[in-house]
Amino acid sequence: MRKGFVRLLLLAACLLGLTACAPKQDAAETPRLLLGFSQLGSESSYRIGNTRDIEAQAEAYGISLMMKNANQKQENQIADIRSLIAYRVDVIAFSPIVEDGWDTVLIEAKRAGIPVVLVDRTINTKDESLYAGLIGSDFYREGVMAAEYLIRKADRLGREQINIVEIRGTENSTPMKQRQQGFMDTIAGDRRMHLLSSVDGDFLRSRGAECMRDLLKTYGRQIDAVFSHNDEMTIGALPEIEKAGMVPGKDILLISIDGGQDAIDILKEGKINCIVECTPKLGSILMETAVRLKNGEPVERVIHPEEQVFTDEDDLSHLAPRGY
Ligand code: GYE
Repeated sequence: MRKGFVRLLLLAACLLGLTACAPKQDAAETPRLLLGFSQLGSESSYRIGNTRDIEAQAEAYGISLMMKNANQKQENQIADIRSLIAYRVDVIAFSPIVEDGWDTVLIEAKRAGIPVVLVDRTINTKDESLYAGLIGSDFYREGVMAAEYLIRKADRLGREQINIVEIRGTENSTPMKQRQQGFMDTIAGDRRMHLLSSVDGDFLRSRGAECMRDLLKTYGRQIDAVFSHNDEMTIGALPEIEKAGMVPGKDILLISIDGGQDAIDILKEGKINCIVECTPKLGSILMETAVRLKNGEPVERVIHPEEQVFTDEDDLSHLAPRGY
């Protein structure tokens, strides 16, 4: 009886010891994947939400993250990627601020045998082998959806002409080029749509305000609608419209992109008419992709997240907090 009890105790101790030891052994045998991420800056709630999401998902996946921030300068971003190569991270991911000028540094990454993933924006290159894949929104479709809303709104208001001003994102960046293209291609089929002017707002709130002030000075009450390439510039433009004695959302229709909480709240107040969602939550897809690349497995060339449109036609009272 006593012998049996002692044996049982020994067995239990053994099992406990095994389970306590097992994870430690695994952790020692499998080094954590080291992901280097070069973020382009902190210009918007999208960008800050994107950085946070990547940090949170790296943690959730048990991936070590080396995060760099280029503060809106391509030269900083190239230097950041070089330092990730020198550090010999397992995978490099980056959000290219503009499309051109990456070949040299990406050839260096390739020579070092480090796979590269593009996040959010794409690049212009003749050598498609310089990156494994792209995880980011379908910006062309976002532009199309913005224009489709405006066409629907013109129908509902019974307007014969809509004079539009466009405030564009960063010059030579993918979202700027594709949102503009999608929007222009779509309004081209509707004779009521008339573009008064298109200006560069660099995705910044301060520039959105400046652009709107200038546009109002030149065109005043002729402006019927603003197509702004992101929430930040829209939020900058809004008080300028009010200062000019007009009611945003009524006298001037506002169409924005991103769908951060602040902009959604303004949409609910009726001062923004339409926001096309552009989700910054790309972190979990990025982590899955990094793991696959580390294991030498193939990855999808392009992954677009699901996105929706929020408008003054919708009941948004039950919309979950946006998280960015
Ligand atoms: O819409 C804007 C940001 O690249 C999709 O960049 C991104 C854009 C986003 O700063 O707010």
